[in-house]
Amino acid sequence: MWEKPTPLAEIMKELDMALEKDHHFADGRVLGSMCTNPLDIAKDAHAMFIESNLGNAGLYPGTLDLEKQVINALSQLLHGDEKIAGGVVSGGTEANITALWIARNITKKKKIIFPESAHFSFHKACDILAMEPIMVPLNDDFTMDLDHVARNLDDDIAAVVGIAGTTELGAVDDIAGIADLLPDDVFLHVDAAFGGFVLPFLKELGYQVPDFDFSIPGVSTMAIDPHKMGMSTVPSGALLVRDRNWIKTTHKDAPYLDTVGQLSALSGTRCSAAVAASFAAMRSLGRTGYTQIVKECMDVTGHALKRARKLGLEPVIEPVMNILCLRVPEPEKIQKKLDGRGWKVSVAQNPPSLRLVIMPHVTIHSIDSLFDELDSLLGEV
Ligand code: 0PR
Repeated sequence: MWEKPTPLAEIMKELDMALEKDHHFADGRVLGSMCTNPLDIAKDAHAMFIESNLGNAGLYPGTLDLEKQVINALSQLLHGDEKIAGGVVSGGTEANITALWIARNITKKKKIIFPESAHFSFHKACDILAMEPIMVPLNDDFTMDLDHVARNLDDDIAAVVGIAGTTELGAVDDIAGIADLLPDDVFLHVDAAFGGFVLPFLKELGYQVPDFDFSIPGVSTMAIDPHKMGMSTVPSGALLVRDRNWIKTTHKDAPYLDTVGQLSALSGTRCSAAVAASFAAMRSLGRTGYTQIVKECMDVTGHALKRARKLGLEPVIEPVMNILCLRVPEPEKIQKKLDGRGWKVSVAQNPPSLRLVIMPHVTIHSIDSLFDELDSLLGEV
């Protein structure tokens, strides 16, 4: 591949060919991803800050300043006060692992309670941190069963995790109810990697949205991802912590680096272009812009639900946010057939169903084409 230099035109051709093989959000046929086409201003910002690396923040005070502004804005969105601190990380996985790392270091305990609906990053966290997962079954509405949480609380619990927007269904756990159960020394981490950029705007639109954030005093840490519904570039997630002193518990000295004020993150070198991209997306859209995007996604989700019902298909739950899971016979077979026709949808496991994530690149037109396709497919399965 690289014994000798290759002419630039040839490289560009190779890159174009690779890109052509990929699926693209702009085609409107990807309904199995929680990411979307970032805003143009976010892409521009990403390119501008391509060499920036907050792993050595001393070299990049300008980027560090942008990170602080992003964290402050996210904290305000999630009803945090001035004591909240955090950092931009690579995504929900890193935010979740770091949150549990902090909880383990502070409590010196090793058990974590999380719902069966939790993202697989919590299993990674347990593996890496040598912690013991206690998985709690779900209620009929696919939220965490709090009686089970109460029954499993003992002196070895470091943290309980609640999900504000589950990966498969978009269900929101009863975060206030969990907080009520917990003694002060047990951490409550809320995974709002997806829901963090949806729920506050649903509230603006008049939807009934339960409290899920720092407005609940028991919430210790939160994950929220700008690279999902935040319209930013990959990789950008964020971890927010209730008390800035907690961050010190994961800090490791690197005296040879010119580093100040950095989140004691899991990553060393950090893709800080995504920090600039998140800043640009949030500045450009403002809360009103995100409210409009969420409204459009919910309108398209409502349209999809109507089309599904016309085919006699019912949702697993009435969509809480812009995720629609449909009970269909043999979802994997249907997924495969749709795949053969250029549609990328996913299959939820609990319960087995066809999962459509209605991101901003999914239009009414794409939903109509998908359901026309589904109509003809259902007869064949
Ligand atoms: N928490 C929740 C609630 C999530 O849904 C996810 C990811 C994470 C944490 C982890 O986030 P990162 O993947 O940013 O580390 N949810 C999606 C999933 O696993 C991520 C995804 C996005 C998958 C785009 C595929 C894809 O094309 O399904």
